[in-house]
Amino acid sequence: AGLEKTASVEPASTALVPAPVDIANKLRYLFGRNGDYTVTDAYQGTAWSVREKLIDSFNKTHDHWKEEDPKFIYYLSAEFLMGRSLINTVYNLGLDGEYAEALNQLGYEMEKVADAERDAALGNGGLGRLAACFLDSMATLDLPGWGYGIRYKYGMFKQALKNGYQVELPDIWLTKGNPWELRRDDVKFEVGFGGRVERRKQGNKEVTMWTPSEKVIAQAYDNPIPGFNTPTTSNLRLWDAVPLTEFDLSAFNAGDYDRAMLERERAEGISAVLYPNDSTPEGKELRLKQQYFFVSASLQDVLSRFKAVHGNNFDLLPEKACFQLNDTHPTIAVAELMRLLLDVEGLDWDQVWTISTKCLNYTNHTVMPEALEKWPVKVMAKMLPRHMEIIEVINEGWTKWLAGHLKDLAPEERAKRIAAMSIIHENPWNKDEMLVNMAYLAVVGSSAVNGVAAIHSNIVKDEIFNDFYQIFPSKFQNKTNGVTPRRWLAWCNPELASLITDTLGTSEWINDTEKLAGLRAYASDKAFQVKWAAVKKAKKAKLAELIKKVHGDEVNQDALFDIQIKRIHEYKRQYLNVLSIIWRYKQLKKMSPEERKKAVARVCVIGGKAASAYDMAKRIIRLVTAVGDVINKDPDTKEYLRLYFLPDYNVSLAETIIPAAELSQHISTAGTEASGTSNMKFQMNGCLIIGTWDGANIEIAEETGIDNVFVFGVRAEEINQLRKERKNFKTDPRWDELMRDIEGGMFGDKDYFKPLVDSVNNMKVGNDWFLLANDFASYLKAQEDVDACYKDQSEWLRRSIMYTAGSGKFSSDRTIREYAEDIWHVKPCRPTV
Ligand code: Z57
Repeated sequence: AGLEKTASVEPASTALVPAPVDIANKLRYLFGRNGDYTVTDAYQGTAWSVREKLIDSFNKTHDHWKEEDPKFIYYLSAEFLMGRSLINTVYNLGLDGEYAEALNQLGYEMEKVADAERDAALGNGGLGRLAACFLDSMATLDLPGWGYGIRYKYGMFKQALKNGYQVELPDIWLTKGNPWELRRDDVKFEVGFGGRVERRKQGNKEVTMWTPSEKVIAQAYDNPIPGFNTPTTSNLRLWDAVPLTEFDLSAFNAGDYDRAMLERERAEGISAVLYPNDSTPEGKELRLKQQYFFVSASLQDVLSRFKAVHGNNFDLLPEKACFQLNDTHPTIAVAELMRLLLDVEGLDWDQVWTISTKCLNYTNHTVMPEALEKWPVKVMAKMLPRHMEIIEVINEGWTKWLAGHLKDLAPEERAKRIAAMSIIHENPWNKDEMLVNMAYLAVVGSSAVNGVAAIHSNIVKDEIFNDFYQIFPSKFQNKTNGVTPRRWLAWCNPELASLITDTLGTSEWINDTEKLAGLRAYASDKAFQVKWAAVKKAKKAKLAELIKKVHGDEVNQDALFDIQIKRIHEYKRQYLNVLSIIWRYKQLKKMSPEERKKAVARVCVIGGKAASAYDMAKRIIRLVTAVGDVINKDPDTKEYLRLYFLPDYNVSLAETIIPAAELSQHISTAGTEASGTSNMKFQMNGCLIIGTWDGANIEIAEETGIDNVFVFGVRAEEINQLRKERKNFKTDPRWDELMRDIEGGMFGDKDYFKPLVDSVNNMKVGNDWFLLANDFASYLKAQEDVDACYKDQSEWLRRSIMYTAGSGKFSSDRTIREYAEDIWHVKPCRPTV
């Protein structure tokens, strides 16, 4: 008894229980609550109730996919910046009405309840949020596809301000449980590190054996991803690192309690914390460990499912599975897929190389050389000795092939080209160290390489990987980023969404954003403009409420709401924004009260986190808060100008800020922002853009009408030359004045701001690397154009409508369709209802 198979019993779906009863049941049986619910209770009861509907949909989808056995896309990413799930889940599943009503019966409002959820912040910024938007679109388009990543115990740190300086607090997001995940106790894989590699004769075959010195278990957690307006619910599988044996009993018998506990800590450390750097890699060993950990578990998982259906017919693998490498972080997959097929499955090199390169594709997200990952050979050889060997063999084959391919070049030139394309090369800053260039490994080891906006993909082809492009031109593609119109328009701005739906006479635009173009016909319609303005006003009131809560200040809600929210980075030039705000302040100060009344009032908001070790970024935050402290208190000007730093910028804060924005700033040095994605979210919400000719700004301007966008600054093609000529650049007298102001202590903290002034103000080569001084004058001019336009509210509203109308291209549905067709060759597979 107990060993026989249990009789099969079909469970009754809780979909049959009315939502209010189900919520009360969850609260009683999961939380021991009987009435007197708090808002947090209401959230928990609702979330655990909705979870079951989500799992029903998830199961149906996966039963169907199992039966159909379609080709799958696996999106490998070290980051998934999911944000909150409740609102997205009920809306995507079409349960919003039912649950809003249920909550009303319990005496709660959906919006307030939703606010009790903590963000899942398993990402830094654009790269991680892009991965989250892609999952939404893959599910919505019924594409068989999963995300794979790490279940960090601590996500992106919480940012607080202390006396105007950033302080970092841990993001302890799992303490109250997570209703959106499902632990799969039957899905675990061993992942090894270190140790040695041996060769043995097995019959007449030589086999390679890697004996790791350290092992951990990767434990799977599934996070169902509901599509919108479809029965499809796909999956994000995240791995948690746990020790090999829950408690190593022999260690306890030997009285070695400390060692066993340390072992646990070492294992758990692998998935403990997200590295808080956006677009600058952290060269720490633990980071490489994290990368290999999730890549190895994911590949083992896919291969085990493949084998269960197709046995050892691995030549079929490229027809059943493909992997997208989200930046270089998962690039160790090139060597791991080789190792699994060579050493574990016993195939031979040439066959494995063909399979592996067919299955893998790589997306590049940055062109800044310091942001391209390179691991010291020494580090990799110690942690992943077998992988280092495999990479060496790949590189030998590659350079040999290159020698043949370039045989017509003069020997010297040929050697130079080969050295420049070698996956393993010297560290240019330290001749004693050899590095593995992960981007080169990804380019050589994949079928397709793509950039994330048109200009970026051109830089990828013409500059950073030009040598490779010349050899494999057809490998290189562009896939302009997109964002999900569900979260970033329909669900975060329901007021605008209903106005759009009423106007177009259909809500089909939520799945087919090209339909938004229908709004162009209303752009100059005065009656429509009035309605459009009313929505913006309501959203501004909400943001004003938030500013009041955080800073205690009332702001003028008729002022122009001017927003810059993104990670703090020198290349994104928040500093340039602050300089123009100081300039505006000084101009206002000089005006008579009568003159001031004619000025356009602005409420400026800046938000974003600085990587904890990024000193200059932290100084920029302090400059923002210090300038705000002076401006916001000045009785002469405070009616006309405010500057607030909103701390802890994250996905849910973005959902409040973006719908309220009237002007948003995307002012990176041309050629440095690969794409940007918040620019698309602002555009969808009818927010005008002031920006440089960079990243996706260019395509946004094309779609919106270039005359509707405030474009300024030098172009990407001029940058190299301008950097060389830095010494001869003559700064604007207004710039010199501002430098003296900051240096002279106008905003206090003189010493702390000195390095900021010095970083842009010494006219020598290498200084002001991001060319703030060069763009300063044209930026001020563009800001004057903004003011002039805002004074003509009808023209401003016309443009605002044109932005939303022109945003159709920037749905991640479009992006994902392009990936599916041009790279993945994956087709929709929709479960029947
Ligand atoms: C990151 O958020 C991005 C690139 C990186 O290499 C890393 Br690491 C993190 C961003 C780019 O900076 C954005 O321009 C881009 O829109 C985003 O990735 C998504 O492609």
